[in-house]
Parts: sequence; structure tokens; C-alpha cells
Amino acid sequence: MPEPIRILHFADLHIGMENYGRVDPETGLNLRVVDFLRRMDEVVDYAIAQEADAVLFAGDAFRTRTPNPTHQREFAQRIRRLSEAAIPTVLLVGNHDIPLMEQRASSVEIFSTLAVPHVIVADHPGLLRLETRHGLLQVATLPFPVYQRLLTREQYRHLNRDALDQAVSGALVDILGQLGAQCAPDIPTVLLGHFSVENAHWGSERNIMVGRDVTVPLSAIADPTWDYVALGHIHQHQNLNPAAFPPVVYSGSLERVDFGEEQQPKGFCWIVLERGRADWRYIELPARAFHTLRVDVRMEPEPLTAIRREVARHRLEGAVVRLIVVMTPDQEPQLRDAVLMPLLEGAFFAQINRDIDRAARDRLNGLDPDDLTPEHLLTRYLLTKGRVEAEIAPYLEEARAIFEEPESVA
Ligand SMILES: [Mn+2]
Repeated sequence: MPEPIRILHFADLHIGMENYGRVDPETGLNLRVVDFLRRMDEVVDYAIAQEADAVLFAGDAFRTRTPNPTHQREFAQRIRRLSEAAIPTVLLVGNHDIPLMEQRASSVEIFSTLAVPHVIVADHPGLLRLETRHGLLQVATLPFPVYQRLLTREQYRHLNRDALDQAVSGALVDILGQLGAQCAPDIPTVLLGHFSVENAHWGSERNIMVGRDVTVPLSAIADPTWDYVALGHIHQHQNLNPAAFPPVVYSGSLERVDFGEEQQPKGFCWIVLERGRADWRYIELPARAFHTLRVDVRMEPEPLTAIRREVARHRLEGAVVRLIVVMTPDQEPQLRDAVLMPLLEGAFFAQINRDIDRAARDRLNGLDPDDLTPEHLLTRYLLTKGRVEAEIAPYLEEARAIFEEPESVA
């Protein structure tokens, strides 16, 4: 019997996320970037200490497709540690890594250009055979789908958006079939992908996604051709095939990007793999905590006491904190930042949002927001931000695709 292969699967690093941070004078780096890099250190430490046979990164290394040289250096230093430990490491290309023009380089292509030992960049669909310390491992790679590459010019020009999504989804299913057919049947096999799977639970990031995002049906990937499906793209960790084989797993991101991820654990996956069998577990990392404190003081004779009470219920030390206070216009003068901020002392980052009773309805000219469609609300919002009607159409067009999404569970 061959010994099983031990694999570390992680995804969605997004180095360069700086919101809620500030510059650290010692390193010159934004402290939130330092958080993300610490998590990557923990991943690399774990892989080396546990003698991983392979590391599979499921895409989105940086926040943007043009990361700055400092962020590139920090990422490369950590990949170098895996390379020096002779751990085969696959870097899959996610949507945040893809150049706008096909001829240009992805943000991780430099590793293949320099032929960094043991590091493989996967920027197109394909089948890798990795020689690990515990034998061969097959890795089928499916990076983020680029419409222009998967469709013919004719299709791309003439199909409407729903038909386009259908066509791309169909193309991906075809590619999955072809990759599966190339696999040797007796070798442990992983599918490594960066895309959305039907019925996956989204956190808030769906709201900030722009552009197209095709969805692959779960039935197309929950196939025993694969012993484990390692996914990236959605930041919330989840197994989409919990009752059956193989596991279809989003490892999720390593750090919280915003308050939408407040409730999500953050970490990576460790898999002990044999042909026909995957024992895997989720390893949680000490990501920085996010806390939303919401206090409605409109009926409170002593609003400050009510706020103090809510603050005392949370551990704010080192956390990113937002305090939302629902108040009346009369209460506003006694609840200024100078009064509230000291209550949040010890937080890593604190922000105060005042939700003043009158404001929302005034901007809506007396209309009840509950009676308005999302399109109406977005239009009103853009108008109050000084946009003219003609500029609003493209926003609505993009937003409609989001509004039409079925209610997300997360
Ligand atoms: Mn992504």
C-alpha cells in the first residue's frame, strides 16, 4: 500500500487589502497587509512543519492585477520558503490575478518565467502530474474563466448576457470532462479551481464583485474522478458536498476583508489523500476580529449609558470595530466622536456610524424605502451623489445582475 499524500489547500490571499489599516512605521507596510502576510506565514510554517507533500493555492494572490513591488516581494519571500523546502506548490490564477489583455502577464507569472524550483503557475486548464515524496499526484487546474478565451467571437458578439453565462458554463463543463478523461484512474487526483459553484454561500463579497461571474453546477464537479475538489474565489469556507464523495471545498480566505465576513472563521484545509479517499480538516487561523456594535438609543433617557453597556459586552482589544448608533436629531450633539471614540479605546481600528432617524426618509422625498425597488433606491442614491440621469444607466445595468441573484444565505 502506498502512503497517503498530504496536501495543504488555501486560497484568496488578496495581499494589498488596506481598509481599516494604517502604515506601520517599522516595516513601511500597511498594518492590515501585515495581518494578511502573517496568515500566509502561518500557512507556510504549517506546510513545512507538517511536511506537506504539496501546496495547492486556489487563486487570488493580490488585491489587484497590478500589485505593487513591495507586496510582490513579500509574497515571493514566502513562496520561496516553500520552494526551498522542496514542496511542490501550484499557484492557480484567479480573477484578481488575470491581466486585462491576454498578452500581458498575470501577477504570478514571474514564478514560471524564472523557473522557480517546485513552483508551478497554472494559468490555463490542464492536468499536472506532481512527483511528491509520497508518489504521484494528479492536479487538474481550472483557473478563473475568461469569457473571451472560452467562447467564439461570434458567440461573444451576439449572445445576450444570460446566454453568454450559459455558454461559458457549458464550456467549463466540457473542459472538466476532458480533464477527467485524461486522468490516470489509479493515481490520487485533485481538481483545483477558481470559480463559483451553484448554491455556494456568499458572504458580502458578492456585493462588491464587478463584471461577469459564471456559475458551474455542483453536479459537474462532485464527481469521483476527483478525490478532493480544492476551490478558491468565495471567501466563506464551506464544503458543498458534505454528504457524499468527493469533498468540494472552498478553503475560504485567510483574513477578513470587511464586516460582511465578521462571523466567518478564517483558515485553510489539510488533506490526507488516497485514491478514493480524502480525510480532510479545516485549520482555523487567528485572523483579526471584526465586531459590529449596534445600539438604538432613540428611547434612551441616558444614551451614553446604553452605549457603554453594549461596548462592555464585546472584546474590542485589537479588533476592527464599528459602532452604529441609531439616534434622534436631538441626541446628536451629545454623541459626538469626541465623546464616543474614547469608549472604543484598545480597538485596532474604530469607526462610528450615526444613523439619524430623519436622514434616510428626507433624501427619499417622503417615500417609504420599503415601497421602493432596489433600482429606485440606487437611482435615488446616485442622484443625491450628484450624478445626472444619463450617467446612471451603466450602474443600473451592472446592478440589475446582482439584484436578480437569488437571495444569498450567508
Ligand atoms: Mn476570485
